[in-house]
Amino acid sequence: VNLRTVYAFAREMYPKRVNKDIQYGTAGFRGKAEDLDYVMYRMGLLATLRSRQTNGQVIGVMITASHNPEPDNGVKLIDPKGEMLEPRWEKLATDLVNVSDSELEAHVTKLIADENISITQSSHVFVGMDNRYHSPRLLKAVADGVIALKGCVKEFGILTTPMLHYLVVCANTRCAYGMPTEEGYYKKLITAFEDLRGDTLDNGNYKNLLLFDGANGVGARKMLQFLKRMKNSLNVNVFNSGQGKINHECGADYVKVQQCAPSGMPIAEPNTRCVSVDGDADRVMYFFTDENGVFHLLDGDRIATLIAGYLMDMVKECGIELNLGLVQTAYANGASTNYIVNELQIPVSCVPTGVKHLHHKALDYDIGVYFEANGHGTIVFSEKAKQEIKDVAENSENNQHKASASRFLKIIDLINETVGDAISDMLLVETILQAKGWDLKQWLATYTDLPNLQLKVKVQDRNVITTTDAERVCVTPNGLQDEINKVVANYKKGRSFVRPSGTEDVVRVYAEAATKDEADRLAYEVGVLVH
Ligand code: 16G
Ligand code: ZN
Repeated sequence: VNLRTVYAFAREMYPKRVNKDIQYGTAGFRGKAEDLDYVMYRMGLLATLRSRQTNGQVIGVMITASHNPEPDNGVKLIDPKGEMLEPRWEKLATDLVNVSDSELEAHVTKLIADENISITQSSHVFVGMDNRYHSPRLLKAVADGVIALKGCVKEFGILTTPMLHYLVVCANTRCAYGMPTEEGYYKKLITAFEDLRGDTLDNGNYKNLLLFDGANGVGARKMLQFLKRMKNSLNVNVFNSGQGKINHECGADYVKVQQCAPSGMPIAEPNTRCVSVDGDADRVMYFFTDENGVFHLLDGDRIATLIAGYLMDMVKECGIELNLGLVQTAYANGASTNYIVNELQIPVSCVPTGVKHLHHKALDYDIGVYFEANGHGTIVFSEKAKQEIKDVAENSENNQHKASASRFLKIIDLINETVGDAISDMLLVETILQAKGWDLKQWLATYTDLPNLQLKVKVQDRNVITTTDAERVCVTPNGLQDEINKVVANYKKGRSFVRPSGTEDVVRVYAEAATKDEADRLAYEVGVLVH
């Protein structure tokens, strides 16, 4: 590799025009698309080096700004096991992006030496992008970065984020997880879904009709691809399929934050099942409007409880014992936590915000279910769990156990274990609702959410706030937590916490209480303390 050419090229084609330092945050780098060309080129360089360091395993680079507005874009790297980039490398990414053009050469040379990277090792990078109009230009910048260091780049074009995670894992496990192609992905999920679904599509209150809000993002396109390949096993009407602006008044984040239906969808019959995904289809929300015109949301906490309860029953029906646990963050509604612990009697752990924390903790269980309230989540199965279920399916003399275990194996196939996947999660929820014969009202009736409110507070330096105990307790500034405690003590079922955002320059305040009015007041009172 001629490093000189790499940097001459970088300076000419992808000069660093931005002086402000940026950070590889919980969701990678994000910003205005026009400021990101040099970031993408440098992430192409970094992904190549990371691949070399991991003995040539495939590294993923996803170009997306998820639920952000259309002018934004972003990039995140996927490690060989399909996980988020290792924290040490997040730091290397931040450093690499912030050096000036003239420092770039010396910086990369030092990185190669410090990390003991063999420059002759082969290297493989998979790149995917969402459907923003500036994504192709940014994808080319990533590819140029890979090629500059003589790595192999495979461009998949438009993908959902979870599809790219799937592809990376398939490639690195020699197809044990599935075929590393877009068709392989559809085939794995559709085969499992249609086997589970059987021929009787309606069951009890479960009706085979779903209105799908694609957020004008990749989720809509890919849902249409699913439908082309499915045998009418799910009747889905796709809206916000790409004519409008991505995430504009639609999508999972809009529905969750605004607590209302997205625009671009017709007024349906009351109680019709509706679903929203976000711009890169790694978050999902269910909702409906009842006969009185009241909007009801079934968010990530709800999906987690539905899935965890169902899987626990499945374990019992197989006649085996596996430890199943649920992972949440502090944003999980207190009522959901109560329901899981007291009614479902499933252990719950709470971790800091960000997929990597949830995913990591979920691996502690035989079956780990994790979801953020915002709709991002999945289920991970240990090898032991998979093996035991397989044993029952193949060898049990109890026919009922055997049949349940076969069904369980299909459920595992339907789940994208590599990361939260809106479409896979949705197909799983559809499977469970169909099996139970439930409509959304019945699902909603399992517990009642505590009213809550989230606020953003602008402060001079959000990093003066540090937290512990999964972000539920403030360590600094000194005395702030005591003040919060005093305020919270005045509210029935009151709970509140504050934390610096990892994606925006704000402090977030969360509050819940017995009534909406009290939750709002509590949030404002705590907000004032932060100010
Ligand atoms: C990122 C995280 C998401 C988290 C959100 C919180 C990943 C892939 N995404 O989008 O899990 O909920 O940040 O944002 O980890 P905040 O720090 O601004 O509240
Ligand atoms: Zn997303």
